[in-house]
Amino acid sequence: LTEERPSVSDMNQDAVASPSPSVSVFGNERRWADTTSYNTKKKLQAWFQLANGDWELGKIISTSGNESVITSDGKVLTVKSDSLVPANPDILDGVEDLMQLSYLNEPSVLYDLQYRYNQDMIYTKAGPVLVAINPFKKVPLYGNDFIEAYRNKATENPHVYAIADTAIREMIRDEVNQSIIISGESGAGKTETAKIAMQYLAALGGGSGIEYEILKTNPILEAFGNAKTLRNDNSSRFGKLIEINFSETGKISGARIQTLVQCMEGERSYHIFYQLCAGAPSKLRDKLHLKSVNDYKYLRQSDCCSIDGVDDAVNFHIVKEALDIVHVSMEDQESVFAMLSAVLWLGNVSFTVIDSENHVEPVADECLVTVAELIGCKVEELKLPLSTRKMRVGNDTIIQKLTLSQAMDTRDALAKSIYACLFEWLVEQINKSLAVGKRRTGRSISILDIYGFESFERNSFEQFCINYANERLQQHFNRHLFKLEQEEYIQDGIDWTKVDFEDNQDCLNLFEKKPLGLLSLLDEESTFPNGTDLTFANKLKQHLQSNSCFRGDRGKAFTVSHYAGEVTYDTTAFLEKNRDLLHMDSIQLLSSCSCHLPQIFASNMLAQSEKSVVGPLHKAGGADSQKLSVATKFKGQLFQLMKRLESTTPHFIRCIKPNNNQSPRSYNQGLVLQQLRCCGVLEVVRISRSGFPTRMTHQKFARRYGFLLLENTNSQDPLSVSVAILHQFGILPEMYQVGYTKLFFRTGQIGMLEDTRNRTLHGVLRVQSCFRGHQA
Ligand code: AD9
Ligand code: MG
Repeated sequence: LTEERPSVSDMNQDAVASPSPSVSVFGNERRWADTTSYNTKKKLQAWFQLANGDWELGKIISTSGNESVITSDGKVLTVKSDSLVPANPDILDGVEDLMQLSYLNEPSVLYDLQYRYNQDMIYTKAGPVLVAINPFKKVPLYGNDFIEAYRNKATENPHVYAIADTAIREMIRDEVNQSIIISGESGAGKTETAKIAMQYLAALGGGSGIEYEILKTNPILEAFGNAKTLRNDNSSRFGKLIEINFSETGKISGARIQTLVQCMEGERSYHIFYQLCAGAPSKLRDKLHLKSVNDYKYLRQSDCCSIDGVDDAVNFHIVKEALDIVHVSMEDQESVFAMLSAVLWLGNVSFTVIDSENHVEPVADECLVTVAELIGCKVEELKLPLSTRKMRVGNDTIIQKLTLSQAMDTRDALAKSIYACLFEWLVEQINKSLAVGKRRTGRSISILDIYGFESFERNSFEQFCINYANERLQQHFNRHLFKLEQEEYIQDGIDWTKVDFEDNQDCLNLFEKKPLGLLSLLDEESTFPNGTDLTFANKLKQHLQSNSCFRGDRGKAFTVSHYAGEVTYDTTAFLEKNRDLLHMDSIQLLSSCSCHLPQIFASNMLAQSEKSVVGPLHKAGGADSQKLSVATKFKGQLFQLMKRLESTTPHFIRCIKPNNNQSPRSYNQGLVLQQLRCCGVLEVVRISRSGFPTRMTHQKFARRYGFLLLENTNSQDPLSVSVAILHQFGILPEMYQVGYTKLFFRTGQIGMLEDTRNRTLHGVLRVQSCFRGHQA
């Protein structure tokens, strides 16, 4: 890999002395260092590492043998010379694109981000990727003035607005759908960033009023889909893709939301429950038999009924208003609240043991009666699935009584399913309301807000699912930035020193291969009545050892080599979490209810189970035919998301959490570094610097800019026209390459041409309207 460095003319020449990377960009060694031995004889600044792993800046005083004496912060220290990492000259402090750094190493990247963060410049470019550091406080970077500045290109500071602006422009210019892919750890700022992007799109594409409705989906989705966790007071418990549709004139014409289940539990339950209890007006309270938060077992469990600075009652009204705005009718809203109340009451249903085998029956008290009333069934009908289960044995159906723990699981599974179906249904209502008219132009910008890669001390089913999703997204990222790039260069005959990049296809195969992949084996084991976490773990070891990304560990654990590093998963509770515990009996109950929502929920669940994978229980059919497992459902939704992203030009935003305390002004180097590694930011900068990220076919280029030519070229051939344009505008030879079909540009080149084009066009329009004025 050769490095092309930008000329920083007024820079200290010592510092420009080119360091070349010692390791392949995607080699096993993922940290990269500048190795051309750093000339320690000169008094330069260098980074040295403290015992805690943090980097500190020092000045080299002298060097002898492998030891250097440096001063830092008034202290004099002796360090190993080869542990020093070169620092950039001061003139490069706080550059807005990491690509501009002369020395591109970890401490320099960390320092640049920190330097900017300390001055509330939370956005920094890393080549084509925007890095956003969560300020955990209000920063003066948003609102109409800023939107105008980005719209008019009055500023070039990196910003979410700039990304959204590019997306709109490219959508119009290239006639290709766009996507903004936001990822990062919990609490890193993904959801806020998504809202900021939507704000910009709404401002530029607004006019019809539908943009207002689209923005109002946020409070609804957050109320129903977010919960407080230890890491984020407003943590999204689902992933989402919101596709915003544009008309030919660049106006927003509609939107569509797609969600991704995220099977995570919070410390508090979903916000909407607390909002309903705190904010429902008395008439609704009476009708739904609502009590206060402390009266409900599901809400009491967490010991955390309120969130600092959050008023649940006020938020209830905000959500209600938003529901009005997205046209959810009053009746439907009431049905939604009734389902919420039913879920809460269901949690309070208790059981009495009726025989010596610990079989139970639900207590027919206020709780049971209220649930029955809210979902629209008789108390006796509700009692049945909560205490018995129909089983198919051969051609006969037998009725099995449930034990206490089985009954409680059944109750909780019913409550969870009602809630999950309610969320799905609500999203669908919103989608209907925001649906574009029949005339679809096919132009859209999608914003993806999805959980980032996770690696903890102990990793379970949740991390397994989310890391799998991130592996898929990473492939998308790789493909876009590296693979497509490289292939396209080669295809177009461009001189491109091959980049040896790592494909994560092996890891994806490990997850997806049928029948011997992690997901298939998990589903198979989940359907075996005698399957346990241990039998599952053993099966993995038996079948997957040949995949280089897999390693079976002691006991119930296994390790996967993800793109972002190794993660060891503990299979404890994998099977249980993967099984959909809702039984047919419960679905049948819902379908026989007189209220319309339970009926809809039941038919949706039945439709899903018909599509379900074939497993041993499915063959048995009948009363307990198999439903989709959690992992399979997750995979299905993920594939739908990927399918939508596949045909778009992606723009990536990586959100970074600077500390674990949600506090402003605290920057933990180690924490930031680990996130930068996980999301591939470090590698991306290097690749981009050496590449030609902007490209356009000869035809398109000639068509778009040909009219700017001052002299007529004799030829109409697009290539000749293109070359003439390049010459006229004095674009330097090292800034572009001419391929067989396309022109390839380094970053920033097309911008200048676009500006000229826009100025010229506006000039022409002004002249024309003047002319018309005269005629009138
Ligand atoms: V999770 O994976 O859903 O748990 P997110 O979505 O990454 O997480 P979120 O956007 O909810 O994080 O941000 C967490 C908190 O950080 C917000 O509630 C804000 O208090 C804070 N935040 C994030 N971004 C900004 C910002 N640009 N300006 C100010 C911010 N505060
Ligand atoms: Mg979120």
